[in-house]
Amino acid sequence: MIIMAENLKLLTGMCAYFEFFANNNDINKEEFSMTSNKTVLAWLDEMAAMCTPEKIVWIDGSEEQLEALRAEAVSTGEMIKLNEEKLPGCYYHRTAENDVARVEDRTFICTPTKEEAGPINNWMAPDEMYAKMKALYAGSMAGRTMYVIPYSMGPVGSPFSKIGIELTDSIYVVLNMAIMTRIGKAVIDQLGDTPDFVKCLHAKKDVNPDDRYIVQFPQDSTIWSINSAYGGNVLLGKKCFALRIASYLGMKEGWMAEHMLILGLENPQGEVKYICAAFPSACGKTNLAMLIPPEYLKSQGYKVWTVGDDISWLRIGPDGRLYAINPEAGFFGVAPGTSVKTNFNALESTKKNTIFTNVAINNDDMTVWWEGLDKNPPVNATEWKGAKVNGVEYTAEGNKLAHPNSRFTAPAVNCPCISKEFENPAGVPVEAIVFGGRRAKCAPLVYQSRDWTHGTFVGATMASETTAAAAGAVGVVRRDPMAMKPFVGYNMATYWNHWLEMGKKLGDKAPKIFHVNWFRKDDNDNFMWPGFGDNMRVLLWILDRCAGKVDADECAIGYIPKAEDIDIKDLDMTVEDVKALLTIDNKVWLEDVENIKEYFAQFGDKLPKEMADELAKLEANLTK
Ligand code: OXD
Ligand code: MN
Repeated sequence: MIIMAENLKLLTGMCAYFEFFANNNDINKEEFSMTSNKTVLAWLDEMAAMCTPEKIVWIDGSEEQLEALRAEAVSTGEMIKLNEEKLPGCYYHRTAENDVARVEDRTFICTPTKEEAGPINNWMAPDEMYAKMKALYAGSMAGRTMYVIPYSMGPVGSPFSKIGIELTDSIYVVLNMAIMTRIGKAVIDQLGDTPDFVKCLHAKKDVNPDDRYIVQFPQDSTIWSINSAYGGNVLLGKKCFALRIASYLGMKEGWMAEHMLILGLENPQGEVKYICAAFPSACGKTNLAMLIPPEYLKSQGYKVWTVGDDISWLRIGPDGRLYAINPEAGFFGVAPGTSVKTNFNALESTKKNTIFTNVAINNDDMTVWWEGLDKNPPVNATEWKGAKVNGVEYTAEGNKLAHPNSRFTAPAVNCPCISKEFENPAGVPVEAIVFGGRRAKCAPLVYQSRDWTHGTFVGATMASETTAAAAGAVGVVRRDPMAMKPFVGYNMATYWNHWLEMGKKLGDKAPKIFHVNWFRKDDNDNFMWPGFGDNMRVLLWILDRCAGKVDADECAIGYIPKAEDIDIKDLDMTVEDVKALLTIDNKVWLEDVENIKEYFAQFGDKLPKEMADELAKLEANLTK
């Protein structure tokens, strides 16, 4: 069903719109808008007057409407239909070559003052940015359709959930938002007459990278994105709303929006305990969220349930504990490296109703392929930029068939291990928060912070070393506090302060905070820990600590496991190997302390005193 905007007066000048209306006398005007919410309609009119679309289409969330949009996208070449038998309901999309990833250097937090955005965010004064972007948006949708997508982050009506409305001229965005969020009539009905929604505007324009902007105005609950059609820049519910705007709202309203997976670990007695975990990119977050336990633990009845793979919204529940929901409804996962072996559950999730972006196509049967899926690149392939190639020869020459950041957008309900609490409007109680990074020598396999304040410091000083997979020098330490470096919607130092405030409110009901490192290397550059499903062994130690079932040794950086308490049954490892994984090299740590001092210095007097005190304590402990 196509529903037109009700308020015609501000759509003056949109001739085609009037033509459409004039020729459709039988259309009931009342049906044209899905809402009579005055704030929504006034904003929509203002945006339409600026972008001058030919048509405005409300997205009601019905399967009929989505199916019509898929057919339209296929007819224009925006999407390609994949093999209906092998990949039912699946489509392929290719972005412009210059538009394949999030653009941190063109992402802005436009707070009234620069200090509110802080030293690690790009900033411009709101007035200046609005003026600049209005000029770019002017007439940007001429001859095109503006889709109006009401969406809910979190189950519709949950006390955790928030509503956004995204205006976009891209069917690809509509169809992705339909997977990644809850959309349509139920959402706009839930909003009712309130002005409490995030205003999101996206125009694809001509995908000119020089005029590409992804801008958040936290004080106005507004997101403006232009000149991109790549996921993280245009699916505005995800990073822009669910992290940048939501982290700001959380600070104001007393809750938290975090770049964390949520998993439930079920023991043989059927009890499920929940863990939230934050890792920088390229540290295996989706794999951990969908972990398959080692065979012998599986046979005892241990299971892992996925609540979310990327984002957590956390609130203090009526019992004073911290509860988490996953505000998303799908997975926007990196395809390369995903295989039956590395992440069976993620792969299964992509078997139906999925959109693939920038992977390779196997032209023989219209299925998809990417590096790491298996060892058989299709002979008759179309690589991600659209050239027909012999995939075997092409990859043998060192070329990639799929873009390294190619993606699948898959409904969470497809996941074989999706938690039955996934739709629970009250969320799940969080036992432990886990931070992690990729550190060859510094961090041990696992350690526990002394308390919430120390845990906040552990998160604030999180870091990862660059790998050969990314351009630039290898082994450079990149600090990524709470994995939120690109996603915090205000001053990072104020964000740490908010963490400390939450800790005070939670008191002794606060989850315990841990740090893990799956990537420790020996002197021969070999990984010392098997990783993947075996990470479950570390999660079990973490939950035992939370339950007070296991001792630990206090050392300079926190609590370290006794080596014999890390389960290595069936692994080709000895207790001595575990001891090596748990060693702390004071010299390496003191170098890190110097790096943290430099990092903290940029926050000036905004740095919470507790963070400076924890750093001094760490240094003192290491030099004792
Ligand atoms: C993501 C990211 O795509 O963190 O989830 O970049
Ligand atoms: Mn992410």
